[in-house]
Amino acid sequence: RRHRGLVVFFTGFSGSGKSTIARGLADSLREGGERTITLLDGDVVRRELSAGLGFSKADRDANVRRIGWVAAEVGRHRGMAVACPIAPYEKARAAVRAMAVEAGAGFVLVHVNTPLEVCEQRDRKGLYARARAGQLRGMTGIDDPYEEPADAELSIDTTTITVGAAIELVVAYLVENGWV
Ligand code: GGZ
Repeated sequence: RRHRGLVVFFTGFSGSGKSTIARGLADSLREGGERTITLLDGDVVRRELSAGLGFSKADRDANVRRIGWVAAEVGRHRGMAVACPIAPYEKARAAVRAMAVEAGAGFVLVHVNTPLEVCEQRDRKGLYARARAGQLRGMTGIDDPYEEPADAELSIDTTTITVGAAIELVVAYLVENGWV
């Protein structure tokens, strides 16, 4: 049985599959009987928690730290939080990890390391095409940085595996480490 809270934090490019995996993970854990899972979905966070923030480094860092703060509070009260921002900067991710640890919660960083070429081919929102055409400035991976994490508990490339298999990898990690 789990006694501590937990923050599962996905990071990766737009189109890497992190939101889909995060949503599926939350559903799967709920079905498995976990009672309180707080999903900090990217679109909702940007609308409700980070309204007014853009995509400068300062705004991304503020967004990621806000998500981290909420997630750590959930963890403090022994809940489980699942978040999935791009979180391109190492320092902000480290700050989130530190907040979770300070709150007495576990922290699992999942790097969804689907290569940029694959994310760009998917381009579900047309953002990469707009960035290549010079109509969108500061797109992560095109003309804005993504600092690869060196401290991820788990790395998942969705190029060759299904969303279902990716979710299973995360669940397996959580089971192996006694979180669920
Ligand atoms: C990256 C951008 C940008 C720029 C808009 N760079 O695929 P999406 O559309 O739904 O996910 C992306 C989302 C990224 O927001 P995050 O809050 O996850 O970013 S961060 O952690 O860096 O704060 C993308 C869309 O917003 N989007 N402009 N310039 N992604």
